[in-house]
Amino acid sequence: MTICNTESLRKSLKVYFIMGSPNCKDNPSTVLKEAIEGGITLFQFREKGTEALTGDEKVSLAKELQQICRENQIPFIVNDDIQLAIALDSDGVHIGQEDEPIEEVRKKIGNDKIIGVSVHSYDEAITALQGGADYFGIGPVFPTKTKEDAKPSSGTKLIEELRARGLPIPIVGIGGINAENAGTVIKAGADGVSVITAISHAPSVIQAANALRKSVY
Ligand code: TZP
Ligand code: MG
Repeated sequence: MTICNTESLRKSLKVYFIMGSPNCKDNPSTVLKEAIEGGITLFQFREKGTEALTGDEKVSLAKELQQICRENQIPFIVNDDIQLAIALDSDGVHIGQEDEPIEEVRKKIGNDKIIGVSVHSYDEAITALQGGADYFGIGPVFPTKTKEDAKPSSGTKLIEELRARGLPIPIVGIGGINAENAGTVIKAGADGVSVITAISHAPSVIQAANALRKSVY
């Protein structure tokens, strides 16, 4: 699946589910299938943390999850691991400020792939935009325990600022977002919400994804 324009990307970013095996209480494939049934619109494979799979096990899980996404026409994006994204011909990558410069990533992955970049200031957003970013990830909007090295939460300020200053590419909020607070993030100007825990740890993954979907449409 290739998303070829900003408007279709904007739609695909609405209910953006991120996970890897350390985030799942159940089998990751089951969690992903249920999240898709509940209405997620995009998936990011983020295999991180002390319990994360590595090497062949990581690749094999990525392939399994990508196949599920393909069967359901859900874009599949890889966090950080550009080599893996290329090897799997994934729909794109999501990188942070500590990762390779976006220009390098763009050269490696090609023009037809999605690159998402985490930004924490207007200046970082401009740099990412000039480097060819397709969307911004902004957060943590709310406190989160999921990312060990997360910066303090800073609400929706930066989302509002980037919108007010007319930056043209889509924005997703991330960090502590759930069905109750997602509306605030959209009202601030985000096109979508990225979540890990609100879906992956929910007693019913289907219902959680569905509630999140309803809160952003
Ligand atoms: N980047 C900023 S916060 C965060 C990431 C990857 C973690 C989001 O996880 P959760 O569980 O939805 O708060
Ligand atoms: Mg990163």
